[in-house]
Amino acid sequence: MKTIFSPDQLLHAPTKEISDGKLVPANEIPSRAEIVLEHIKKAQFGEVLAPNDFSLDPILKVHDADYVTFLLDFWQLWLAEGRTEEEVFPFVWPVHGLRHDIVPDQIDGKLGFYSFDAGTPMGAHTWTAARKSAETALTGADLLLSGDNSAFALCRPPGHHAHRRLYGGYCFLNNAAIAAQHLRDQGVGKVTIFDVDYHHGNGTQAIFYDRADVQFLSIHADPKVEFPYYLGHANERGLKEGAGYNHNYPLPHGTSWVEWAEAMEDACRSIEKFAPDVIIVSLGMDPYEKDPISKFKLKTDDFSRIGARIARLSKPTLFVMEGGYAVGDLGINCTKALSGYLDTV
Ligand code: OKS
Ligand code: ZN
Repeated sequence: MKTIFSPDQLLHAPTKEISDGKLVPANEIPSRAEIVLEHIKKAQFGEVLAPNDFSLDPILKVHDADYVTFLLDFWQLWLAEGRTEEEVFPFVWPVHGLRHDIVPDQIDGKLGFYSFDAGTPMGAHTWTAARKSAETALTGADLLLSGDNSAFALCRPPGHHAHRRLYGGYCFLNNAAIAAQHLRDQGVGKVTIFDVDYHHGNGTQAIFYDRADVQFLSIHADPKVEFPYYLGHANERGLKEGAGYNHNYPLPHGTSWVEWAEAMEDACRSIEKFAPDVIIVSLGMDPYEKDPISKFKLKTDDFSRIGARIARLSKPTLFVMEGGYAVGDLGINCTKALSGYLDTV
């Protein structure tokens, strides 16, 4: 299994974030990717490749042009406003009864318009890193197209919270969704995105909610008590053409392997029934018992079990990294998931 990674993905390097009403040290930091890369190299799963260059087209198939322009231009607009802060947060949003149909000219208005939380810092190099992260996933998709049976896209920043036109939850471009759409555009018939991150993949769900060609399944903490709070309930099953192709498994805080695995069995039955041509795994290591921002109880060996179960689905599989913040154990948990897959496939 080849791994794709670019050091440009380290350029997005926030030091603080707003969470639970406080300014706290940032969780989604460059060392996450560095530790995973180190363990991947040690495990010798295969070559580590730099991502290929892509035009903006595959990103624009998933994200609206005005949103991409905002991400691209944001640092210039910030400086033009005379701001000197290196980490930027929104603070006002067009919620409920407010208007969504006019994009503000001013940068603080734009920041709120294109985001859904205050916990996702942006800086001078956020766009560069996010674009490389998306290209890492796209290169992984291309490896499957050229015949590899699996690949690991070491994406950072992560992607699954990003909607077509919204950033949040440390995510700017939806790497897994961009890879899935690319596969479809290159002639792959049906794609499943299976999201095992602790948090609901609200962006991915929203992007494919009315489509029958991309199935989405997510096992995550119940949004009644966990971020992202406003999506991820069990009764969200898809709309129109997409009705029946969206599956959420919200689980309570404290969930450990037995209950998690039960949800996974149900998810795997739905995947088998859908019979995808390719599976994309949104691989978050944050269901881990020692994750600092999560409240599930998965152990290191449980990640091997996840990988092994996915291998038994017997489909070409692209692993796309999402969350996971217990940095000391992140590399081992990630390689366990991938070796669990490789030892079973
Ligand atoms: C924590 C609020 C921020 C949670 C962001 C979740 C990022 C993530 N009190 N998504 O998968 O890991
Ligand atoms: Zn997460």
